[in-house]
Amino acid sequence: MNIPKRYTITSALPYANGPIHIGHLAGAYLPADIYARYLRLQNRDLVFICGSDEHGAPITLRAKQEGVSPQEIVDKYHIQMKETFEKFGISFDIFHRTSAPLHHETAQEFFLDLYKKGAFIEKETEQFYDEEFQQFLADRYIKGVCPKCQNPDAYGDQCEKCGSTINALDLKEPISVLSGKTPVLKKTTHWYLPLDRDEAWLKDWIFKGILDGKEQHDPKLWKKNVMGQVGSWLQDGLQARAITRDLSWGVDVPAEIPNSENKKLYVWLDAPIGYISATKQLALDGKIENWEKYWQDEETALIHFIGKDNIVFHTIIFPSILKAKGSYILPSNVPGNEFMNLEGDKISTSRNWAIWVHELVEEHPSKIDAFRFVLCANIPETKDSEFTWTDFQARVNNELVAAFGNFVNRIMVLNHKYYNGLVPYHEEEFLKIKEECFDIVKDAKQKIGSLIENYKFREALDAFMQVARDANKFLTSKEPWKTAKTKPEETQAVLYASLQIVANLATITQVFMPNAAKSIFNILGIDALQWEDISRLDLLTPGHQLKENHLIFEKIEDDFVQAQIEKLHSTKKIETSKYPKMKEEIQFDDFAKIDIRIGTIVAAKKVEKADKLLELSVDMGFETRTIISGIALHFSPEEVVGKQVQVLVNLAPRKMRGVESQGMILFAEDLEGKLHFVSPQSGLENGSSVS
Ligand code: B3M
Ligand code: ZN
Repeated sequence: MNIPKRYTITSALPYANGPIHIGHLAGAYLPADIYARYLRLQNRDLVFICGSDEHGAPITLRAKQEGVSPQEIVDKYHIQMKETFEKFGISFDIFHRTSAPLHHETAQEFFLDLYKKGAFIEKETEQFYDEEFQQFLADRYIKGVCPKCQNPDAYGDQCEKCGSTINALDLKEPISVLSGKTPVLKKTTHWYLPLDRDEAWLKDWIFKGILDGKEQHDPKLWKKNVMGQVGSWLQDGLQARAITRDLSWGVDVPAEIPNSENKKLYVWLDAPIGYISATKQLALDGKIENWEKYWQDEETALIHFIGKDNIVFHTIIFPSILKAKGSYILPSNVPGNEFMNLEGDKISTSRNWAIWVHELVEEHPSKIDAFRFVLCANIPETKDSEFTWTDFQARVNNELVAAFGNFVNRIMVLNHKYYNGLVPYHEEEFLKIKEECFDIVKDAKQKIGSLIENYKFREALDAFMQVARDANKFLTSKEPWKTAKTKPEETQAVLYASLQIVANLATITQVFMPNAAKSIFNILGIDALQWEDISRLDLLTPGHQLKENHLIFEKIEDDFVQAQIEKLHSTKKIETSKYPKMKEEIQFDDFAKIDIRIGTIVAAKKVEKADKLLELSVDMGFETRTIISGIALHFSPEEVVGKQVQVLVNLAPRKMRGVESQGMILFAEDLEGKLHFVSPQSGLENGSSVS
């Protein structure tokens, strides 16, 4: 396949209803940034596009929860995300937004054109409608019991507990999130994208790389996890998908289309078009000559960086739309990543189990590159990955600081010490070690480059670190600090060579850790170098004056790690839905009526013909009671004898299976439904009262 003439690189447009966390970064933004930086270092023509996705029910829901307008929500998060990405060094050429008029126009123009081309079908269906609020309910506005796992808090499109996709009409006991009432079914008309019509060409395109009879991409270069997902979608067969909604917030279905009142484009239809409107804005801003060549020229490679939950939209739905529109290119690759977990648990916004990037860039600005390093080492490229603070510390201290930072620092210190920071040189001695030194960097350019081009960012980072590790070995074997006086020429050559490696490391690391790269170029006193300069050993000329040295990376202390772990746990929100509902409020007088005493079970036997019941004799101190307890499935009679328990003693006696039960023993039931004794910690006199 030919090298593309230019690139359109996109990262998934994050919903503007909450902040960005490290999982987002590792999945869709950092890899794209590394890729874009790598291409820029070769002066390749590219645009790197992103923006906020400002439509969709999650945004209106959030607005409702906070009692503000959707516009206020998206304004807040758009700004926050834009600033956060900038501070983290994600080098978008533009961070646009889908609430921009330019985007609305672009999306509507797409819709109208497709409508006129007959690309849609119109269907009437029944959908949930909230009579009190007089509106149709988007999937996210309906809650109910998951038909698969019985989770009582499933949404109309998805159950977050078992992960299954749900058809809202299949939810049991549906209720409207708006009114809390049971919605009714009402007829409504929508436009659908008949994806079944696209199956044949989609298969050829995705699996064979053939589009309109021409070779468009090499399927071997598509990631396995992406192919796997698309494969199963295509195998299950595609169905028509509704691409409009009855909503008040979003892009209007164009007014020219009959029955379009109150209808909005489905957010997943307009959002990817956001990539195009952002590119248009770049052209309007004068940053590129025209937008068309980035979207309509076959020599452009379109690459979508996304997380795994967005794969179907970028490999099937958006391509179908682009194809139907005509004259647009389709993605050459969709490097989708899996998810990143955090400290052994899924990252979750609702449980506040996350590391928020806007906090991270404010609280630890000097550690941004350390985060870029560790996140890159953990990109969930083939399977879910895991971020832990102890791993962060270990990687930074044992790899970044020990191998890379340390090497740069040692070389700078020695050069300042022996040569006042002037680059030394000794030709004859240098020629003796040149091969050995060249071996360290000679493959770097090609190897790291091709790993990045194949979306293997973790391996690329490791190949970079290998250069640093080899450089350390070289230095340790040469020990210039020992030879400075005895063999000055050799020392000059070794430090000259080592400085060249430092310059190589700085050049490569521009893609991974741009701040560190900048710092190293600064202390070397040279301008930033290009990708083609990698693997050269003449990047610094003899006699060149180095600048003042300073440490590039800081070690991560135990205290820091401890504090971060504590913060995570202390800010975690408890999911209330898994706890039993609270009973209604009572007054003190109600409580005062209850008489609970300590007693000891002295005898126990099964109640005949009743699986669940045990008949217990309980010594209450002042008397012995017979109590029937429904615990036989949890405990055997032998297990309970001798246990001290709490007994509700003034409960009216009740006859069960012919035996009078004179009270009730208290048990705690855990969240898995298992019973536990609630016994005093140390023995108490029977008859003691509990209040
Ligand atoms: N906003 C979904 C997400 O954040 C969506 C991506 C749109 S990309 C065009 O996962
Ligand atoms: Zn479920």
